[in-house]
Amino acid sequence: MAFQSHIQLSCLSIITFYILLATPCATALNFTLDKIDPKNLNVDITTDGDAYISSEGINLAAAENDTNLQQRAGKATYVEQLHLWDKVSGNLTDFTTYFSFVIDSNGSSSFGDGLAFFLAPSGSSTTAGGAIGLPIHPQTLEPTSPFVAIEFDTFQNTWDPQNITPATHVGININSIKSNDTATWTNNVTYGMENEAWIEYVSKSKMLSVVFTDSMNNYTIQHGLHFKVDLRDYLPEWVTFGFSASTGAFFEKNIVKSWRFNSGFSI
Ligand SMILES: [Ca+2]
Repeated sequence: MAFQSHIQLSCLSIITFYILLATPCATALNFTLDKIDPKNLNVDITTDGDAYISSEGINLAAAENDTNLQQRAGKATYVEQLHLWDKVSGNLTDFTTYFSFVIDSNGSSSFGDGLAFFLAPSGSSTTAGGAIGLPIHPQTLEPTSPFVAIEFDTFQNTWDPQNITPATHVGININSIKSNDTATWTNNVTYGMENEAWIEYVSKSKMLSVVFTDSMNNYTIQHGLHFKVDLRDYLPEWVTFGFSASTGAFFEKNIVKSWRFNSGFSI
């Protein structure tokens, strides 16, 4: 009887082993980077273009002591790619992310262009000016690779909302420099207000949402924006993810100070 149980147990182990082998690798990513500094470089975060990490955090484009402050762009992504969805099962991940950031023009009332949180295939390009460091062709303004982004846009281009005050706004962008939806954003760029953002993607509802800090009469308040999108329709199974930013004709520094991220597949 004991021998039979042993055989049954062994068979069960073998079956379990093959089920595990056959189950697509559904990888979750979870990390907390509460104060980003140079020790995070290439351990947690990879930089590209003009981005670098200082004791202030991730400086995504130009810094105030650079000799050239215009037409700069960079990006910083997590060292591992995100398993966004699985082709075999069709399963789509959920994710939440939080980051604190500063956009600061050092007292100038002219500034640009903004900062974005994005997901894109590995090797996506980084374009300066109104592209906010996203993979946009500088002449045609067409995407050079697929991407989904939440932009914190500080400069009003022709494709941006035209009749809002202030011109600074938050947008959800899907494969386009023109946002699918936007909300006004009262961010004190001139004096470098520190802001926070919470982004969530719910696979069941396909809802991508962002809540961000805003200022009103010197009080910090929160506003939000959401857009329904099936990310499987736009992005590959594995994507790089992180931040991009740029300057154009005007300077601002774009710094991400802290970053948390959690993802996982719902069963
Ligand atoms: Ca813009």
